[in-house]
Amino acid sequence: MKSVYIAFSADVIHSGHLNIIEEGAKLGDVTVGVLADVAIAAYKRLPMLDYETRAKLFANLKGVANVVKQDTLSYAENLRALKPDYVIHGDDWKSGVQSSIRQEVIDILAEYGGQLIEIPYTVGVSASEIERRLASLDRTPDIRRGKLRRMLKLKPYVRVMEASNGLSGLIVENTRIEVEGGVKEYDAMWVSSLCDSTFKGKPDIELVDLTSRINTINEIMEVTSKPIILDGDTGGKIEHFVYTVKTLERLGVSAIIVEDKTGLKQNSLFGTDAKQVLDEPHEFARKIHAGKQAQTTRDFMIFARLESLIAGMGIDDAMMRARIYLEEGGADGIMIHSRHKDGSEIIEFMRRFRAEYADVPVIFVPTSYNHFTEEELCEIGGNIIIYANHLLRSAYPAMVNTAKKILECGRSKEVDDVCLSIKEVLSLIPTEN
Ligand code: SPV
Ligand code: MG
Repeated sequence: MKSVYIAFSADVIHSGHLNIIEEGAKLGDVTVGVLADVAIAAYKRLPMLDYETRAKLFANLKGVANVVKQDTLSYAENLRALKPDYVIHGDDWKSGVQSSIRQEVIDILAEYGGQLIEIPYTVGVSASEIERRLASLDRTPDIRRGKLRRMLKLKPYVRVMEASNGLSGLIVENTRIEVEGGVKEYDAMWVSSLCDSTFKGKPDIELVDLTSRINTINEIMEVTSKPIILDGDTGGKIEHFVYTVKTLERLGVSAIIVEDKTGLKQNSLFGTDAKQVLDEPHEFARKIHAGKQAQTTRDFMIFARLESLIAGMGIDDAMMRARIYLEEGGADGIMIHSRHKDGSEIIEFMRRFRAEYADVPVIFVPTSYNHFTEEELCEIGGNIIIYANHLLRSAYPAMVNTAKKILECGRSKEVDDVCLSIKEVLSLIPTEN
């Protein structure tokens, strides 16, 4: 009996998959390589069903003899171990992001005389309809809320971009580039107090109230599916914070970050140029604890944001507070903030923090120390990396330049090449049917 290997990442099995298995079974014993959750998370949306469930589904299909786990997008390890006579795949991977994976399969098969069989890939109407329905399920509060915790388990780090309205939410949702073997995109959205306030022409001093922040969140949520982390400023009074947590949780927000300041909150990037008053640490821990008690799901996360370095209080103070917020408050993780350009205080803090807390999720907002790559930040212990304000900051100069140019020229013809065409604007947001 010949052997056949077919890899699948699908959540929903449709006629296209069954066809491939049927063709495979005509040739020999079919082993299905079911992609591990981490392998899927690395190149497309998180699987709806976890590995164990998907493996069980495939194992029970007619024509499938065995199921094995495929830990990576690359087939290399399984092909070298199993040496199947045939690998079967749809012909849709000849071009695009999977073409390098395909080439590797061809090269490995050539090592021992195996054969690649590609069969025409036909996605039926029903399959695309299933995909469409799955995508809309992805936006329901329960599924959306839980995504951040799942990502923290499945990804080396979570890449987050600021989203401040429906349109920038769509940019974060849809921007992707093709890279070797897959695509690269943002994992989640940051609803920044600085950007939400600035877009409204207001200072970042907790002046934009919770009702307005929630309007922003709803606007973004209506058109996107990625998890949302809210910049919760100081979280306000404890008695109010518990209601905030319940509201956010109900909406499907994944996490709130609250900072350990008190009094009139000033943006951290002012550093000590503004008056930055830190809260009494046990009092702040009490706020976090009350929030954790108020939440009803296990998914929602509360991060304690340490402002010691911003307020010039040093690493010892930050460590002391981190312990209190985690031990007494029960925070799900911390955010350590710094406005120093060289990043040395972040590195030193992380060296000490990781020695005590190996697994607690840590968030970085590398606005100042932005020469570090994501990989380097992950290396020093970061789990969530937030680009906190870059869409706002790039949009503003573009708008001011256009406004000036039209004044200079007395007409708008000269800005044609920096503007989207009207045709492009009209097709930017398709009408749903
Ligand atoms: C924000 O984006 O509002 C933040 C991050 O809180 S920072 O502006 O760096 O304080
Ligand atoms: Mg803020």
